[in-house]
Amino acid sequence: MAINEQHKDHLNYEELAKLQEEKLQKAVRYACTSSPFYKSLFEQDGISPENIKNRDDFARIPFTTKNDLREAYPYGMAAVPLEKILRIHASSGTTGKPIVAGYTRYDLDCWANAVARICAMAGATQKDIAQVSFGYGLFTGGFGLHYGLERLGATVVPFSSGNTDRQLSLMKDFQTTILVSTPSFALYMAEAAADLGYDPKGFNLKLGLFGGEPCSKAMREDIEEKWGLSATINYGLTEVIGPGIAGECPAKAGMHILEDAYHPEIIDPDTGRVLPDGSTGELVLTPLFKEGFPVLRYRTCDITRLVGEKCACGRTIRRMDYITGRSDDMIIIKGVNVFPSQVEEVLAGFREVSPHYRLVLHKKKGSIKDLEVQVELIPEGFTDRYRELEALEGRIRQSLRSILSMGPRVTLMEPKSLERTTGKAKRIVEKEE
Ligand code: DLL
Repeated sequence: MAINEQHKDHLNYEELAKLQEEKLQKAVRYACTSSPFYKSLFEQDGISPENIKNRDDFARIPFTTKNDLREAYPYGMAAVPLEKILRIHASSGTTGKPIVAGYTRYDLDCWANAVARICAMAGATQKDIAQVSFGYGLFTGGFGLHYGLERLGATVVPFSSGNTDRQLSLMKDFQTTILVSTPSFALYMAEAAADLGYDPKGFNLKLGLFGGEPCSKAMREDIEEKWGLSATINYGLTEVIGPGIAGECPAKAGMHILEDAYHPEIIDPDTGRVLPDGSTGELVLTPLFKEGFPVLRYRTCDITRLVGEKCACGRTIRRMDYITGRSDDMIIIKGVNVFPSQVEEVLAGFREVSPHYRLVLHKKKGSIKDLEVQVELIPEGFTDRYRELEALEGRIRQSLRSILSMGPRVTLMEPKSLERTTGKAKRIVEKEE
């Protein structure tokens, strides 16, 4: 089936605003009449859907948070009888109950279209052979990209994650042109390929569709350099639909949000106030088509900004900047706020270390006492000259201090000594002393 919605990438401002307002009103009416959760929320707050006519009225609707969805476990967010739900996905998170998302036939159809648009935007075509190396399961990455790529007409190899040796040999034999995975898995696979004696550039890979976790500039360059492909990044989250919310075009200057399908807002994470265009804050998303488990004004916790300027590719839908952190993964150490992305940026400035790092939070009775940054040396940077290593640790610590206003402990690790994951990289570990 062809994707019939690509023209919506190019709607002019008035057309898009009109379409969005109509869809917003419809989404609000639908949630209020079909979802017991929103019905009671609106009643409590004395809001009537008839009074929500434009985007300003819309901003009066209370936010929905991860906690709301957790409390609704498992089916409290459903707006249709369960027999209309065809598929369930869930995101585990690190604590508490999982968050459940249920999809009707209509949701699955819209979702496949949205992912197809994101893939096409990045440069995927019917001629491509795409290896999906995201986990197939409750995680939305595998199935989401699978059906989107099929909708686009590409040939899909549903490999799932793990089993790297086999993954690589099939990738070679099948002449795979697109690798679909988290950026950290793409990097890990390149390392594994080299270890097995392959030249990663000798594969037929041309394009990477990477997402599900942050990808720094240094990491992207590393992946591109190792595989000899063009790496693109896309963004999404289970609570809103999964992947298929925003993605890069070949200009790679932020990720275009499918604005006809999702309404984005940026808020101040502390006050909840909607911020003016271009400000950095927490992304709030409202999907405009959802039938099964609708959500309104979902607080993603992801920190970014909306880019209003016209993109070189000619698309009119706005872009969101790359995620710089999550409002809920800010670490507070001795009164100082630290985001893992800040550490990553500093580390990227040192050519002696690799993109593999982790933050170890040393805790005593539950509170953080100390931060240790463990980072791997690149094989060429590895030396047994203690003085040199000590001096390098000192320089990294100094740079971190100037950015973070606190100097964490820095430990240089041997190449390939930090654990690799086949899905999202685990950057933060806690150690109770
Ligand atoms: O990770 C959906 C997805 C799958 C997106 C595959 C793209 C590709 P969750 O497991 O619910 O869903 O995790 C969502 O992951 O709130 C972000 O914090 C983070 N995330 C996802 N994509 C990006 C990205 C999927 N491109 C959470 N850059 C989100 C930075 C990302 N963070």
